[in-house]
Amino acid sequence: MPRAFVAFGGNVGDVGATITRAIADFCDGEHVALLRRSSDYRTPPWGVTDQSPFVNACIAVDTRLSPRGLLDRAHEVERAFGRDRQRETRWGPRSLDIDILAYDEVTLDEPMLTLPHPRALERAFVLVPLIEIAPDLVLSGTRIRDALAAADQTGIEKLSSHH
Ligand code: A4P
Ligand code: MG
Repeated sequence: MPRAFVAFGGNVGDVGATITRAIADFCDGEHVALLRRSSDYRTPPWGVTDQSPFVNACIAVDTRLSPRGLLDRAHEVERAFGRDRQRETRWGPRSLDIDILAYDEVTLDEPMLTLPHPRALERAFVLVPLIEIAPDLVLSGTRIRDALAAADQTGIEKLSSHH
């Protein structure tokens, strides 16, 4: 079965609880099976820095869905947890954001779905939880541990362990 890595984040409401419930919804055990879940991390806001800190986490899954099917499922779960894309600004506050980081060795370059996620390697808030569950992962030809060594990890704090 194809293997995918998926990132969860948010900074509105009780994000830790939202992420836990969203992961349970996303991974129904039939179309999407949870393999590993990182700890939650509190992370300084990236992009638009004048907003509350985020909570971020990553999971590894096996899935029977296509890449596009997995993205549709991510959007459904975002909606179920109160995300309203019409009322948001880019990189601004949101209750739940789900990004598909990678899907097997698939590369796609469409506005709707770019794989691997084009900004994952620059973002410590993605790399820190991802390293915890996939230390040897290579994205777009770069080992994520090398990417993390070059990224700014200032202020990232582990919140809880889910092992
Ligand atoms: N899209 C294309 N490729 C993908 C993919 N691989 N995974 C499309 C998910 N979506 C993908 O997404 C915009 C469009 O990207 C979607 O319609 C989808 O079809 P979005 O999530 O609405 O866009 P955005 O969130 O405003 O921008 P972007 O660049 O995706 O950034 P983020 O990372 O999602 O920004 N700081 C911290 N510390 N932690 C965070 O989690 N998140 C953001 C949100 C900003 N700052 C943050 C964090
Ligand atoms: Mg996003």
